[in-house]
Amino acid sequence: MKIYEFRAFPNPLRARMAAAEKGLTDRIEFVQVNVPNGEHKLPEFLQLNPVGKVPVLVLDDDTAIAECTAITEYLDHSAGTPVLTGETPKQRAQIHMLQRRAEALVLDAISDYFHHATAGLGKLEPIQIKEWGEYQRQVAIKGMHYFDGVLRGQHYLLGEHLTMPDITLFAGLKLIDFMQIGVPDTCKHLLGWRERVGQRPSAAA
Ligand SMILES: N[C@@H](CCC(=O)N[C@@H](CS)C(=O)NCC(=O)O)C(=O)O
Repeated sequence: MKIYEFRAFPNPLRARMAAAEKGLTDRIEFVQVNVPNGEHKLPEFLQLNPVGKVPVLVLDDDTAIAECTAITEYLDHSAGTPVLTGETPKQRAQIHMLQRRAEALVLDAISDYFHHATAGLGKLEPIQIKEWGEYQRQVAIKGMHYFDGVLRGQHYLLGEHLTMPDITLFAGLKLIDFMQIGVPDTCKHLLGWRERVGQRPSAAA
């Protein structure tokens, strides 16, 4: 298997963490795509992912799988029991609910802030709507308070074990830090959770 990625960016981190949690890192060849230089918009890469984003998982039969949720599903079911994406109907539903919220309320929101309200990827940005970016920054801040509430009284978003949305939220907070926004001091549960996730070997991925 190969994963096309740009190592410093938050969505590739999600795929790396999922692979590490499943003990699959050594079975994957990581191929760097220089996103700031626009390599993800070149025809060769667009053949793998017409959306022009990293990461992309490429299987040994050349099947290309983009979108971190799909990549995580694949990796989770490739080795041992699926721990990141759940086993029972209820677990799977709850994981996907929080996964979508971790994207919409934090990671995608702060990405929109980056792309629209800051220089973002510079000349590579097709359109920039500053007000939309600023609005999404507020969404991300509200999202952090929402997840702080979810984490009250439990170690991870769905109880005592790390699942896919924990990885997504962790990647979102990385970008929030990079944008120098930071987690509000009042979000004590979220701060404690970030420390806990950060200590897992997969977070060093
Ligand atoms: N929904 C996608 C998001 C992927 C994404 O936005 N990746 C960023 C890097 S963190 C990217 O490739 N950005 C390039 C661009 O927007 O031009 C996923 O889950 O993989």
